[in-house]
Amino acid sequence: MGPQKSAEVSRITEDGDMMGGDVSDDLIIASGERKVAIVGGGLVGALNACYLARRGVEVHVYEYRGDIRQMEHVPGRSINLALSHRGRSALARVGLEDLVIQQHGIPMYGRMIHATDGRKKVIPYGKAGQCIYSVGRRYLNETMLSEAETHPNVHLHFNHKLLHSDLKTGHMVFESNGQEVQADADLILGCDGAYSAVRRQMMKAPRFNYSQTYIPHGYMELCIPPTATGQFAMEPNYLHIWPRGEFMMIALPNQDRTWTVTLFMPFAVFDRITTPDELLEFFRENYRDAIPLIGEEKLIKDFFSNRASPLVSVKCSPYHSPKALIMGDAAHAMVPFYGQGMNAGFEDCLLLDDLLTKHDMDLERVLPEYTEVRNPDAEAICDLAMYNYVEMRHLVNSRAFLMRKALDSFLHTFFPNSWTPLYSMVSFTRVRYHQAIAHKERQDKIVFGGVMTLAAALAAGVAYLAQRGDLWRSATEVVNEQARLALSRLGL
Ligand code: FAD
Ligand code: EGU
Repeated sequence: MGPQKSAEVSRITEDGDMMGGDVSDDLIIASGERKVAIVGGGLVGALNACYLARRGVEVHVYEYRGDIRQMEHVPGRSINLALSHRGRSALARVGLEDLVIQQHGIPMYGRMIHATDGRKKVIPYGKAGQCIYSVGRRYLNETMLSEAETHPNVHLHFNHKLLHSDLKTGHMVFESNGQEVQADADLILGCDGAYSAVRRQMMKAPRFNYSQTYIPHGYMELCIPPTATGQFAMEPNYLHIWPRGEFMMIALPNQDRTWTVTLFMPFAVFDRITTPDELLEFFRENYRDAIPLIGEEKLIKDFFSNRASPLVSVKCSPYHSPKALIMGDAAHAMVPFYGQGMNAGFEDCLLLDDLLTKHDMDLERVLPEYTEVRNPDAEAICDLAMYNYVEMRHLVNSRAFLMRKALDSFLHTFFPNSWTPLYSMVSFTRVRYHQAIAHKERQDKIVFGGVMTLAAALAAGVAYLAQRGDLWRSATEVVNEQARLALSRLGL
């Protein structure tokens, strides 16, 4: 490949669709002459910049927004996130884990379940000390951008919105402050989120698979301020959950002793709440204990000055083009009901790094293998998150939620070596997501066997005690119904 042109400013001369340009046959990034463009300086793009920086290649990050480190207020999505093992492992490889966790992470050792009557129950995540961390999105993003920027080979370009790209040649066109900016790269990493412009370009290639689903639920973030004495208004070291079937609320602690509360419910329900009275009525019925914590006035003000945001799940494949790769939400946006979107995106960076090492940066080998290895796992965690969304809705109240978790904990306590709950494999190990599903299916069959044995014994007992009469008929009906349900859950 010839010498690289640096980014230049020019006028648009073409119609935008840039597929089908010259295809370079030299895809090997040998040290000294290669350029990687990262589109999107969000969580995954910023971490990727830290990873690529260490390989000594020329890294250019193009981010649509301004530099968040210079902004007073950053608009957009969720204020804090649950960071677990996969995300931590990825931060560790670039030396950021301790900084993030010790300075800015708040450990959460379990869930604190809020019942409708205000009673609370804790279900620990694991053995003593095992925890996940609540981290601020903004802090995390800023830390990674600053770390990337300490490398002289990293260049950050804010206020650059990708308009067009040619994923065969590595040519890109950005809009920056009303100007067209052109750039070229040997590799384009599309880390531009759930509505990715790089993915939109990939979709024009033949045989690209794509599916997206918007769920009926939206989410809205509210805030619980500190108490009058400046303390956390709830026990800080837990993920607080208000499970209510169709509705759900989750709260994660912030550094400044506030809580970010995320209310999940169908858009139709959001739409039905149109007056302060309707809102308070709704909260009194479902989240009574949260009203004094948020404050009536603040609740009304925040709810009506906010609007609910949609939740989308995206699956696609392949993740690569000759000179591009999509990662993070761009490749696998998921509903947030497993707290894994960022963690999975960070793990993507680990995998790319492993493959770049394994194949000595030969992109012709790295890119296809990345798709091959990552796709089954990304689709698995998208499925798990969606399945959990469905399950949460069926756990109509906090008691059902507690029972479900209690069964898992019970089995884990008594068979610590053979029984690992699914959430535990997902959040506390790096077992591949698709293998975690396979493991769970094996466990379900075991429980199912146990339940059926019990049911059979029960049926026999009932039959013996009431050989004739209605009791026999109703008992068999119950057992049959349970068996049918269990079978349908297993998809048999
Ligand atoms: P993003 O963070 O969306 O970053 C994409 C970046 O690309 C942005 O900065 C954007 O400005 C930029 N961009 C977009 N288009 C262009 C363009 N054309 N040109 C240039 N730049 C562009 N995950 C967890 O692990 N734990 C959690 O607890 C958790 N909670 C969540 C709660 C909610 C309510 C939601 C919605 C998500 C949650 N997630 C969580 C998921 C997590 O937010 C995402 O998985 C994560 O942000 C993905 O990072 P990303 O870098 O791929 O995308
Ligand atoms: C949702 C929104 C509890 C942050 C799934 C658990 C989440 C998070 C759970 C959000 C739930 C749900 C798990 C973690 C985590 C639980 C998990 C969900 C963080 C199965 C900021 N989920 N989330 N499962 O087990 O594995 O505690 O917005 F309510 S962290 Cl929906 Cl571990």
